[in-house]
Amino acid sequence: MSKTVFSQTITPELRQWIVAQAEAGHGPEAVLKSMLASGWDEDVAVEAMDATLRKHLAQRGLPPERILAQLAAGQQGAAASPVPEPDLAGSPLYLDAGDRQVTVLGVMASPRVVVLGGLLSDEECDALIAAARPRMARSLVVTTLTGGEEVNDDRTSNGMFFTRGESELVARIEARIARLLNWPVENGEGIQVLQYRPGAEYKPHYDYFDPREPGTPTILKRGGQRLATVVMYLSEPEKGGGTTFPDVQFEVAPKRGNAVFFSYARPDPSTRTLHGGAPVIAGEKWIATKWLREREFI
Ligand code: PD2
Ligand code: ZN
Repeated sequence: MSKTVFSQTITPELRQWIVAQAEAGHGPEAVLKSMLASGWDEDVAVEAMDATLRKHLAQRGLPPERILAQLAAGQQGAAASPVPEPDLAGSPLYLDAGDRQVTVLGVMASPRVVVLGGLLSDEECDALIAAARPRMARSLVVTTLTGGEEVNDDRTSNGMFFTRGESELVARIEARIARLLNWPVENGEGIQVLQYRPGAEYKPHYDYFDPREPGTPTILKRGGQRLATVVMYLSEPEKGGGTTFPDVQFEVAPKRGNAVFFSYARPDPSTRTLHGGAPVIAGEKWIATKWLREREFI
């Protein structure tokens, strides 16, 4: 929420934002702090939160004593979302992705990261690049300030989006990811392709939408939060261009056909999913990114 001057009335947008915070796992104290930081009067903020969350929880059919308990407990534990996840029971070396066997190359618990080998064939990588190349433009980043998109110096790559299922190739890859991660194909955003030339990078960021930003409720109307990311490497730079996780000093090498999957059950830094694309030093790096949402992304 911005610090600009605004009238202190409880609008439907404010109620929606409060509910989104609660559902994203933020307790009343965190939500209140965020509202105060944005310039809300404390009495108005407390009243808005109390009334909104009571009504919301009642609509979910909770008895009054549970509502009070949830309000008191801050809902922290309750609101962690189920997330996409491969079936790693029994520590398999290979996973069945329907039309392809995918190799498990590495697994980390926190952040939740799984490195996957051979998610795509070389032919699929080349075909994605060929289909994307004529449609490349300087990358836009979704801005949670307004809910719109803008050019951003943190991402110096070129990019484009496929729409979901727009070609047989795209649909095949989407079905593979859905099967591998046990997550409905309908909950996926369209695949994004990015091209990094030497010097290009993607500075460390979170892929979820920051619940404290004023544009986030607008973004969340379409499919809810992002819960997981799959970055697929389509071409190998000769040097540089790894995907980094600075909180745990971990880097995934951008090997063609391989992918890194990571998930975030809460839109919160405690997930340790801060990640970036290291500068490409030599050669070109192409990736395809799939973001998975809570609900159907239309
Ligand atoms: O290119 C990457 O390695 C990278 C790094 C961070 C891609 C993304 N984020 C992304 O597409 O979100
Ligand atoms: Zn990212």
